[in-house]
Amino acid sequence: MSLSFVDRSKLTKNPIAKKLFLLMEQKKTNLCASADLTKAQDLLEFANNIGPEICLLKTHIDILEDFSDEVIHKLTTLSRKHQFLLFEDRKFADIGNTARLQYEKGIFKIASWADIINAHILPGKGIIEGLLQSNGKKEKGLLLLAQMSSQGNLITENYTAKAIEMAHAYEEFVIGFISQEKVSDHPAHLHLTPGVSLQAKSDSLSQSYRTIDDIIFSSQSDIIIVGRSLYMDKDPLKRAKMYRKKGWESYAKRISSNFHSHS
Ligand code: 5BU
Repeated sequence: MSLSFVDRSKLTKNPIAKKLFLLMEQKKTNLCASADLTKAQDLLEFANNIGPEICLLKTHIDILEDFSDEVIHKLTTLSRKHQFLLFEDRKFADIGNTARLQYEKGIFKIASWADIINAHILPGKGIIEGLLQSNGKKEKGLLLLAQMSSQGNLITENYTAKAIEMAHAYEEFVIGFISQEKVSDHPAHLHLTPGVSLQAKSDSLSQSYRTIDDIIFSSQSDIIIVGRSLYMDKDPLKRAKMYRKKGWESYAKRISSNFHSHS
């Protein structure tokens, strides 16, 4: 059964997931912008420009060539101004203790500002424990990598099933998955899908792209993650409005077709 975001906000035990479900409904957007820009000024301008259109801003903070604490201060200010959450796509992948240090320490201090982070489950449950025990923001949500968009990736069905098991075991911390389709039937679990483009089918480094309707309607994912199709466009705001509209229409179609099929 496919419930609305508002219905699902009542079923999660995690405050960040609840916030995200509600702000998606309020802003009517399930668009996550992937801001893979390497200059602070470009990142901040992009975030300010498209902020009203998105529910999440996804960063790779370690690709900035001119990182400073000021960037984080400005990003968090923008997130409040435009009402979006911050997702640092760090893809932790080490033993619990190291992942914890990478999350909490160093120059980026991710734990102090990111609402959402993600991790590979390859090391086992210790990585989740390490991230959970870290000091930093009290409200935080973890996404597990259950599937990837790149051609030839090594994730198997069994691996995906393990990710779902782990999400259930840590239901107060794990808010969902990075995946190519809905993989969990638990309505509290969010599904976020990268590899989205209305034009390109692939890039030269094995990224593969699918359309919004395929992802949100047919594959029943919740949130589209869009990078180059937005920030490389000559008019990112116009582009973001279009992706947002299409993403929301596919979600609305899914909810209403579900309603009709069950009524
Ligand atoms: P693109 O420019 O829309 O291709 O960027 C996609 C973003 O999503 C980029 O930041 C990747 O690191 C991220 N990503 C992905 O593309 N595929 C995956 O399976 C995962 C993350 Br997990």
